[in-house]
Amino acid sequence: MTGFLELHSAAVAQLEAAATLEAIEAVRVEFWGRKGKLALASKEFGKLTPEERARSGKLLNEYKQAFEQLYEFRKARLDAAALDARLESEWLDLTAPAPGVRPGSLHPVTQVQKELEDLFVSLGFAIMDGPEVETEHYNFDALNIPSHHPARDMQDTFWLRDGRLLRTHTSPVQVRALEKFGPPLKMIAPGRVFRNEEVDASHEHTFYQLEGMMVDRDVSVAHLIYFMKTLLSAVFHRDVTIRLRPGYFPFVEPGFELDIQCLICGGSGCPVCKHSGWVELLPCGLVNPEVLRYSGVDPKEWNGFAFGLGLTRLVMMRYAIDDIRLLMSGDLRFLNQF
Ligand code: FA5
Repeated sequence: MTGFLELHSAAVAQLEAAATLEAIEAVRVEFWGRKGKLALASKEFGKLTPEERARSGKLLNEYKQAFEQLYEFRKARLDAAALDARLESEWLDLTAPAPGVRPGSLHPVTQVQKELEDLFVSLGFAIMDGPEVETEHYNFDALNIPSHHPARDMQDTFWLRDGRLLRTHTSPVQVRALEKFGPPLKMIAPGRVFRNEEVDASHEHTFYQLEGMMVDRDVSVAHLIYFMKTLLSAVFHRDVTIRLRPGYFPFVEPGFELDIQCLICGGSGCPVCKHSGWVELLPCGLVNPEVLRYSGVDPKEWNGFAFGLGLTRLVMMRYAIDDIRLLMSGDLRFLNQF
């Protein structure tokens, strides 16, 4: 039967040229669909002799099989290409940060606090916590600052209506820790404190301190100085100029003020050090026996040292931050630098 070969050749050529799954399907329908050109050809077999019909039927079958094989091959190739294209366009890196969102980082105060916690834990100190809303008893009385005492004016206080207050320092945690655990005790208490005072380059109403205390037998000023030096060299990794002078705090006796030479101006004077060249950083002293007594500890048997590090000021010195207000500002241009 004539014409089969031409039709078959046309079907093969179109199948090879078709570039999409839809296109090869259209070729299949055109030639081998129910009403396709080659499918219809068999309808003419009636006019043939039985021998011719058998030969033509066989030939047509071979063309059909050849077409189907090629069709399956092309389909597999196009299926694979379509899958590749889809994988390429829908590829998603689930670990990539969302566009436009920067990963967060720890606040510089938190970073230094964590470093100091690690240091003191390695020296055998426990980390403790106390309430930010505190009673007058723990914030003042138990620290040997009764209500008539002028030392209360040293720390301007936010009082609450119920008679409690926002703690003005972390020292109340000393008393709470001693009451709870008793001596011997080595503890630090980092935390947020509040003072109702005017804000400037080195004073905030809300800032961080890190209290430290060691109570044992025969604790001396030498122990105190050893731990203060260890603390400062861990934070600054270099020698810094300090001075120790007498300081008055009702809860220590003797008391000291440890100042650091201002690292913003190098000691020549600036708003941070109030043009004095020195920054008050680490008041400390030997625990007043009265405080031990208030906490139920016998001062004849036990004594100790305590310090109240100005953590926020320490961070300013460490990173040469020339205005304390930046630390509370929440300004991402500032925070992104850490
Ligand atoms: C106290 O708060 C004592 N409780 C410290 C203490 C503890 C002494 C244990 C002895 C034994 P003072 O008021 O000086 O002390 O504050 C301690 C430190 O907090 C200061 O040296 C300073 O570094 C920091 N500081 C004080 N006021 C502010 C403020 N408004 N803003 C930022 N830092 C401050």
